Amino acid sequence: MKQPVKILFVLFLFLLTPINTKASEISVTNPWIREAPPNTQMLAAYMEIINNSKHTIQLESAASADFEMVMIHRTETHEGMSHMAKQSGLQIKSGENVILEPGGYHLMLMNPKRNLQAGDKIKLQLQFDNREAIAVTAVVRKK
Ligand SMILES: [Cu+2]
Repeated sequence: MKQPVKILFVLFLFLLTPINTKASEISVTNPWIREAPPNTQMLAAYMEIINNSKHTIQLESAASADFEMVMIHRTETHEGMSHMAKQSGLQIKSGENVILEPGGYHLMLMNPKRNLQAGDKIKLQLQFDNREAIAVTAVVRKK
């Protein structure tokens, strides 16, 4: 099948799927946020996401009521200089996992609506392309 046809076909299958009543096919372990000095405008959230489904899934976006915006980022190093690149999504193959960790993938939490301290618990919503939305509670800690 040509790629556009294939994409349409996959979309069609999603539309046919009633509502995902199965137990979650995605699990998230150890979500945490690195504590930052007061008034820091960008914090990072880390976790491990496991895809227990038979399909490749993609984390499409994330949100939190405690931040104005959440983006998917990856820290990349080129010729000794590291910078953060915005990701349009984060793919996880069937049976595999992806680890968001310092120096790699992370959720960039922009413009906190309040100061966060170690021990605070922050709710994050993760939206996947199989229409599953997962709520996780990330703990703020130093490392
Ligand atoms: Cu970032």
